[in-house]
Amino acid sequence: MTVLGLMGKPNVGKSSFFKAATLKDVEVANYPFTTIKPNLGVAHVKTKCPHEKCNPKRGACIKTNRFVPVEIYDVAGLVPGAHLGKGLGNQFLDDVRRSEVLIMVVDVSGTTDKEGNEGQGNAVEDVRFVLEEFDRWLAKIIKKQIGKSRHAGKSEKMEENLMDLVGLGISEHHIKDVLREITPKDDCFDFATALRQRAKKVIIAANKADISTKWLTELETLNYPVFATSAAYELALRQASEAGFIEYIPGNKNFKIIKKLDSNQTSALKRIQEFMDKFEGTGIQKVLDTSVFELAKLVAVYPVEDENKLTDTKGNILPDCFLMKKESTAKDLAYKIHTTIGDGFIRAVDAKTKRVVGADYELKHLDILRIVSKK
Ligand SMILES: Nc1nc2c(ncn2[C@@H]2O[C@H](COP(=O)(O)OP(=O)(O)O)[C@@H](O)[C@H]2O)c(=O)[nH]1
Ligand SMILES: [Mg+2]
Repeated sequence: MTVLGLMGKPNVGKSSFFKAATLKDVEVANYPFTTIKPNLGVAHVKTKCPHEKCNPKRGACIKTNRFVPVEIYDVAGLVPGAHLGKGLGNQFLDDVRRSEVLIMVVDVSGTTDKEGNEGQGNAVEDVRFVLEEFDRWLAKIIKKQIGKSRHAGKSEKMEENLMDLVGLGISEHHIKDVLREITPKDDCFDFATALRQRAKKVIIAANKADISTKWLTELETLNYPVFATSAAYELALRQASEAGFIEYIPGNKNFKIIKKLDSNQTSALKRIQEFMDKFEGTGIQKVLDTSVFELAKLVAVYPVEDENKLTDTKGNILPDCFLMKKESTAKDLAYKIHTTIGDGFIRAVDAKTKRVVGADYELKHLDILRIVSKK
């Protein structure tokens, strides 16, 4: 499953983002998941569902908005010098190593200093130093790997030893590409930066935008997607929805009050609605969806066994929605369903056009496909 990692200095709202995104409210809840680590949870990306009466096995569907599960890590806050063991240390980096996309949460209002205490902050500088900490940590690991080959006295062993980095979510071709361009220097820092830039996508959640958006324009000059967010507001909305006060579909620009509220609650919700009018929602769902569909480059695909009724053999309508890499083929989808289905692949049928497609057919976002297999 795709993994997202929330990164940032302390007190920017990572845990609020995590809590809001993973809150098991009544509607987005039926995902069988036992938390092994307290900071690992299930969030959902939002996509379109072609059927109003579908029966999702995982995630949920609310008024043709299909919510598909992805994993998300909340990581301990990073302070300058973390790679040296300062502050909360390396636990942070262990958690993000599996993450394909790094969601950089920053305080766009600039009301927290570098250590996360109340004070003056610079959100652009925060992005820079957090990534630098990441790269320094990675450089330390690279240096150790290269050191191994020096001991062995064989420089050709270097590439082989560096291949161990695949355990950090860095693929072999990234390592080979970077090796072709950069020879690791003593501190391996530039090499680490180049690797991280290839292996990890970064997106910025310009959080606490409800306080002020002081640094937003400057953040937008960096080369990353940026969204103004309020994790606090998203959390409030999901909790209010869970408590039955409002009807709210995550990612929407508005909500509906369905219970009598006191004046405090009413004015709090009014403030939230004003924010949502200005930023087209709280931003949290946009960050999740952009991470998965644009940065991790996944497509959502619905496999079915009956291309007319859009059901499985038991009559469930669109029970599965799989997130697949953009270049994946019909055969890859068959393998995702089951190894024997993949091995016995004969053809696939596009439920929208009823056209037969072959093993090499490249999956498109929101495809509905029936796989015909020998098994
Ligand atoms: N105004 C405002 N406060 C927020 C927002 N997100 C988090 N906070 C507050 O910022 C503080 C730190 O939040 P937390 O999620 O624990 O930050 P973390 O240390 O990065 O995990 C808490 O008091 C939160 O209530 C936000 O979007 N807006
Ligand atoms: Mg936290």
